[in-house]
Amino acid sequence: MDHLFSVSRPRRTIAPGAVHIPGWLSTNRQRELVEQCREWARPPAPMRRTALPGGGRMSVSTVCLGWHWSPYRYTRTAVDVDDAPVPPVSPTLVDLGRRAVTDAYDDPAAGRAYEPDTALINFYDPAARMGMHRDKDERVNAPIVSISLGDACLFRFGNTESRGRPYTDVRLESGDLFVFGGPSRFAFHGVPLIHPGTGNAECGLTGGRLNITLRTTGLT
Ligand code: MD3
Ligand code: FE
Repeated sequence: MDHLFSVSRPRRTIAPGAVHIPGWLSTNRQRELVEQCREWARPPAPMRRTALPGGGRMSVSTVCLGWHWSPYRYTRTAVDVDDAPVPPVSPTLVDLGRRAVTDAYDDPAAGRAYEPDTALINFYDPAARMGMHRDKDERVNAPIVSISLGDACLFRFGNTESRGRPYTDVRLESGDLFVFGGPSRFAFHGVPLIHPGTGNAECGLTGGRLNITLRTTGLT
């Protein structure tokens, strides 16, 4: 039925450099990634709700590979958790990122040149949200690769000028790929809503949504 599915959810270029490919990952590959995310979430440097400078915490839980992100910088150890070194981005994830860029831009050379040095794994329980923001702590404008697993969400892709309109709302489902490069790399974006209970049960998540983003910080 995949061929019918893709009629209702075709691949789409949302803005220059922003490409959404529904159903990019097989259920088996999704399940393997969910299992790996469980491993990465464990101590040392465990997944946590990131503390914000104002005293609150994010509603989303995050674990990092390669470089560790905390507001608003990248470090080699989990400075706001237990100060443990963060594991490297696995070669499997780098390879996944290269295939993602190749497919999104139909450009094998761009895929080969892609060298993500960081992965952020975000977990959303059904009440978690991510407000509109820009990812601007990276020093280079290489594309960002995003993989969605589990519950579907409403993803809001905005503009580079402000948090407000115009924006495009996209439903991201388990197994979807989104690549943000070129002029879209520094656009505002957020996740205003999770759709509870809409996940692919076979991918091994009983509830909630996982998102893997691959980035290039440009740090050494
Ligand atoms: C578009 N995560 O971790 S995914 C984030 O679904 C983040 O967990 C969301 O925003 C999530 O910072 C959105 C992908 C994403 C990441 C970076 C982007 C989309 C982007 C940078 C520019 C434009
Ligand atoms: Fe972001």
